[in-house]
Amino acid sequence: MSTSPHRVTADTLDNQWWVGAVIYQIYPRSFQDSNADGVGDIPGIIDRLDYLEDLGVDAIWLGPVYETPDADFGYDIANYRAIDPQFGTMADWETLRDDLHERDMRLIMDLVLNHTSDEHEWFQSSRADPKSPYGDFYIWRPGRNGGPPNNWESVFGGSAWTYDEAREEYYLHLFDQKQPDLDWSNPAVRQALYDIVDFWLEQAVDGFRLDVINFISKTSGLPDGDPYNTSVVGSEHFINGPAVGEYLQELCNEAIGDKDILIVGETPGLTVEDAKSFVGPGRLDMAFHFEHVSLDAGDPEDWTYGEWTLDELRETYTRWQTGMYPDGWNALYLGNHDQPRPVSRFGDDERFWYESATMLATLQLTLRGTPFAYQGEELGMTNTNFESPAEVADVEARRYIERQLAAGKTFDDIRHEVEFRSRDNARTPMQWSDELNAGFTDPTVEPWFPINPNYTEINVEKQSSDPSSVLSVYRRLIELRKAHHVLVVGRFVPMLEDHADVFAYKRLMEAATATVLLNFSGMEVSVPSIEGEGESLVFTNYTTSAAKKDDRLLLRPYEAHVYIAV
Ligand code: TEU
Repeated sequence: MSTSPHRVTADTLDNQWWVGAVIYQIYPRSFQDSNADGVGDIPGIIDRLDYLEDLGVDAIWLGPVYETPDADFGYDIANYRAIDPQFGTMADWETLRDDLHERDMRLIMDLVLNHTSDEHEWFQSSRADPKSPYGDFYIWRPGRNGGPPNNWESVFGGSAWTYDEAREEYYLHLFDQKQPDLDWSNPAVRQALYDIVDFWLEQAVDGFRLDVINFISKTSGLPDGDPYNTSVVGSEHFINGPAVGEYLQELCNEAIGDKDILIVGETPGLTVEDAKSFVGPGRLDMAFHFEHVSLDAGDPEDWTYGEWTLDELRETYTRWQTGMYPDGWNALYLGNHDQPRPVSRFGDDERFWYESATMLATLQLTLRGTPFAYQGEELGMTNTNFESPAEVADVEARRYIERQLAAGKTFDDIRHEVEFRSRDNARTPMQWSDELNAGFTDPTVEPWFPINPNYTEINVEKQSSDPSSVLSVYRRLIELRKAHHVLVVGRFVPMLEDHADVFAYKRLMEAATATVLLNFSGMEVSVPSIEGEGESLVFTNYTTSAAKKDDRLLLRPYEAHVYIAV
């Protein structure tokens, strides 16, 4: 195995461009529409590059813009080498890349290699003729006792198998039935995928975000899963499967070599132990684990959810921050296009919207790892409301509603769950201004998804001119991170671990030290002074100083402090 020189180890940390970077995630259909069809597009993104440069981000992760029938909004790819017309043309994409590069910004493409669309020509040919060159590209099996080949469930609910009339067999789909899984155990499949990686490397992309990349290896023989698995039934046979590490190494050797690009894996169900084998030399540079966003998750079929506690959140962050040190690196995120809006989930979007949005930004930008900011997070955008099932666009939420209605429930019975979990929350269009349609699309057209009604209050225009807005604070925190390398690479040490409301930690790098205090509650709480010698307060999300009482600091609701000594 050749080890790529750009992989992270304690010694090579400072040589990686992505170590000090902040990456901005764009969900293309909801960012900026340029041609008044109600759907965001690539020229729209180009129009907003000044905004991103001002924000201080170094790269964008562009959600899938390949040809797609949109069963899962681009995560079902019908042609990996073409741009879907709704987003523009290949020439538009090249302009985006060049404009980014001129600004010294990078472009990370989202690549879905676990599955394709059922409308991809490989699947069309595989379904029509098992003897075609693509006959074995997917996972086909005869049924069992008149039903599916095994008991595996799809991540989106229901069986992971669909019967195909043409081929007279079942095919596996760990997501929607329009997203058949590729058979990675077939070397021809792997080669075809590496060719795609190569195609995009030839186009000078700077990296890939690899969708559900730890789902690519399935236990051979496809045995039944434990029916009492509290996660998705069968997932012990397809998450972090036996050959994932081997496939990742092969992908890196065959397709990436020593090119200086970033590979970040999306890896649901990843533990720190797994990360140690998938992240590192010749594999992923970093991975998105799901542990902090699973703390409040309940049953995947019922979409029940519970309460997360600060103890659990602190424990999870501490485990990852210390577990990936020193030879490893974290991908940091609080939200993305699949998750509820962070301020509505980990903060208080009603009573302390501003305080909690800025406190969460402080967390996100003072940890060891590469922070990913999902569009709108820098404004404190919130979850939205749904009046009826007709307003729900996301495939996962629609499938959930179908199952619940079929079981006799009404929309009112499940509205709470839908409003919390639906991925649509993260996909409401970007709020640029208080004009009709929020500056996302022409005021005369209907956007593909309704704008969150709070756009008149929460929008870029309003926040840009206000030096204390969430947006200005976000920008300031990015600057702070860039000015103090200790915030990027320093060792993380948890502090005040028994505190009920405050998440506190230190960051240590040789002589440089930092202390971070984050009040996660809507109450005033007190903490002992723990800032180190020579450290001074360099950031707070309140405009007046915190009071002291008997040597203890009184932190107001969601108050955040950063102290640094250099
Ligand atoms: O997400 C993987 C994934 O596991 C999510 O489906 C997540 O668990 C769920 O949405 C939580 O509600 C990736 C993409 O990010 C997602 O948008 C795609 O739908 C999915 O893969 C399939 O490609």
